[in-house]
Amino acid sequence: MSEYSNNKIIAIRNELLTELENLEKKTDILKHPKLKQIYLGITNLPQEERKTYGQEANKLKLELQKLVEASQLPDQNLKPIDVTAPFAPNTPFSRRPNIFRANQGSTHPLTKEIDEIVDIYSRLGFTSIDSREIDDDYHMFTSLNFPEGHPARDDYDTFMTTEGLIAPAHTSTMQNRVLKMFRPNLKQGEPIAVVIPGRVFRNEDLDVTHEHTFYQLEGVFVAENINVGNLIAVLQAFMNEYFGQVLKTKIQPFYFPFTEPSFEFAIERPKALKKGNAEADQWLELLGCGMIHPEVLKHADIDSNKYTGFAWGGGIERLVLMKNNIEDIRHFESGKLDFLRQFK
Ligand code: FA5
Repeated sequence: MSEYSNNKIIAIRNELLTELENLEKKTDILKHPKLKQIYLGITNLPQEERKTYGQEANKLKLELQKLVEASQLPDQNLKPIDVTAPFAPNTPFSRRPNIFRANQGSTHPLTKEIDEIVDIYSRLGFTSIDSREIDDDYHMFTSLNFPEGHPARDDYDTFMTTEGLIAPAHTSTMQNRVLKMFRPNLKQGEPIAVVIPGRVFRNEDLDVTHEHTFYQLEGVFVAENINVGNLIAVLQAFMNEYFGQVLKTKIQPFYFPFTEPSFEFAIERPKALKKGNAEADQWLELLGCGMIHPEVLKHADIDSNKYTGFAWGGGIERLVLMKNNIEDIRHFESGKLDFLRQFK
């Protein structure tokens, strides 16, 4: 090769080019012992030949580098993929291929249900805000009056990133945010009335009624002179509308650090879900609720001597299970089309 004058370099170059062709990982050629051998050879040469030899050795290395780089480039012969496939964007609907038929898809049953639930609450005067899927210790615990190290924190065992961010275990993490966001309402004589649907996460033992990832709907209402009677009235109005019949309700004392007093709210089993005659079979426990703890109002700079309020939080899957007589909560996230098609 006229480019190279040194016979040793010419010989090794030919060998390396052949090897390069056969190598699967082309970059290996740059670490080839024969290339090293060329550089070592410089020490055996008389002084006057070293400069040209060194230049030619460098030139060969550069040539190999360029060949390796070229081999990494996309193959120019491959046909480009048409990202507008399967049809050009301006093709009229009537001439588009019939591959994504709209009538084959449907809204997920949980999305449908959330829309319906939020719609009922909006008719009751509530605004809706989406919850977050990643949160922090302040909103998960401190703003909700969980003392540091309190065992109640263990009831909400969830997932945490290495930076300390938390996958919320309940939608109550949003209480502080909505209280602050809508605090100006109170000055104008308007209540804070917000519902917050969202996905929550728990480290759970899974069974037919327990998922690790599920949806909740939180409700927050604050104004002057609000009491437990108002809480029950709102929940009862919702249940009657949702189940399409007038249902008896029952509350029993419970404990949540962020409400005082706290309750578990149950409804009489709707007709379609009647079980045996025992007292326990008459009721469906649906959600947790209570009067918002003064500490929670304080964290949002709301004067708890002037304003009071209530909050509640319930699982959405559990409602849908009951309404539709579904036997296992895990169907929702299973992606099973047979299951989903029943809700079309
Ligand atoms: C709470 O999560 C409280 N944040 C509720 C609350 C809000 C109380 C505001 C007071 C004021 P609890 O852990 O009980 O409470 O969960 C509430 C509801 O979520 C349950 O009644 C149930 O409907 C649903 N739920 C809880 N765990 C699961 C689970 N693993 N899978 C499916 N649904 C669940």
